[in-house]
Amino acid sequence: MDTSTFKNRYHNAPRAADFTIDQAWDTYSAAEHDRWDRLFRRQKDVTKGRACSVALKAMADLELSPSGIPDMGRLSDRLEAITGWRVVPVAELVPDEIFFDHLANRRFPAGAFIRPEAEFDYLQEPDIFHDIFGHVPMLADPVFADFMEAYGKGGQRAMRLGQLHNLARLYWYTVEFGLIRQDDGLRIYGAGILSSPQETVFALEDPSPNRVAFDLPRLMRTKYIIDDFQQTYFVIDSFEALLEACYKDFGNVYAEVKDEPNIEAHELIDGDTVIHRGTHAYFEKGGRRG
Ligand code: HBI
Ligand code: FE
Repeated sequence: MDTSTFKNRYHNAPRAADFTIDQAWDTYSAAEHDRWDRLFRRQKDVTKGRACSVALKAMADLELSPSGIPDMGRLSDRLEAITGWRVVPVAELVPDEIFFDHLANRRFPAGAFIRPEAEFDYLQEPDIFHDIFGHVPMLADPVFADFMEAYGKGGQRAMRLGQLHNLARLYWYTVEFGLIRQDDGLRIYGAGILSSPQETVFALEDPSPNRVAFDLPRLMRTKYIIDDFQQTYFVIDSFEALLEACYKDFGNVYAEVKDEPNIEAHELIDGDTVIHRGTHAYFEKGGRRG
């Protein structure tokens, strides 16, 4: 993924070799802290009964709250004590090899800028709210923390094998847009959903998208959308099952899917364990622009 030219408050900040910057926490304005608080309060409310229990528990353990933009160093001290992960400030999307190296070393690169008011409801760049409200709580779960480190190491290998597109799909349909089946029903663990008020409801309750049981080779063949809600969500039974499925050498999974055709984002195929067959009404009406 090439680094973005998205202009934000850190556009001219010096980057270290690993693309990290100084968060300069004391330079955030009252308006920026207030925007965090409004985003946090709304999302905290919408994720009640919809976020997975791991994420809800972690938010309390990490003391995430509507008390202004978190200082990543202090947040990292709490997170590191739980799973050894730290959150490091970056200004934008960093090159894939840098991203994977951070993950492989239990460092999560988090955008340090906060979305502009005009993009309060939806933005494509991962800002501090998406990264800290969406991704960081999951890193407090020991099993998911292991999965994310393994993903980083898998990414480094995938780049050497030229298999990055398959691995990016795994990240997309789990870390960003994954659902999990709990005893009390389907819940969200994907950061892209957890940090989006509209998609939090859509992903669980709208009849439009497919919901299909997680299957690694099938998922690696499935194309995804980056500028609208997903047309298919994959459902895992547990984080242990996800780690187990991904802990084997991806090499043979790449070999298995190499000659198989891609699957469109809205398609269901033979062999799918279909939890919900989507109506696709949302997309037939034109999606976000509909
Ligand atoms: N950089 N800061 C940042 N955050 C991401 O989520 C990210 C990235 N660089 C690459 C990347 N994600 C994706 O290409 C990976 O899924 C491969
Ligand atoms: Fe993300």
